Amino acid sequence: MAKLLRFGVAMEDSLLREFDKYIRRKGYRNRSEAIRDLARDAIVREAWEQEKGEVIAAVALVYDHEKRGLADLLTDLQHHAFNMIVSTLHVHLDERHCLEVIVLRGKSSSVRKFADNLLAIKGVLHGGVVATGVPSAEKTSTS
Ligand code: NI
Repeated sequence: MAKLLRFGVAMEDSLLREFDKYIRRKGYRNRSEAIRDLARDAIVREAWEQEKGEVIAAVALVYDHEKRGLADLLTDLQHHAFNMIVSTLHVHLDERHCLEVIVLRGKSSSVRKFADNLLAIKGVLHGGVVATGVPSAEKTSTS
């Protein structure tokens, strides 16, 4: 397990009160764990925004498979990007609608561009991207 270092943080009391409410709503057991998660999230987000560096992302798309040409287009696009697609999950939501979750891994600029292209396709009813990664510090169970 990684060695934990302690440091002091000073902040205005009003900000600290809001932060304590936030960590209670989120279910954190203490401030340290909440601050560690915020740091990890900032590091992953920065990697996502940079041009270089590897990122991992899950793109979720809901679409109507009866819409002419749409399912074929999604398949074509994914074949063109086969080298950054780790896995695809397809769920038939009802008679017409499908959910596709596409896990991407690769250079941040390429992954971002591909995810944006998928979400912008006409006929995609709803979608979103979760960008993730492996920040250097592992999760710990102590405060
Ligand atoms: Ni389907």
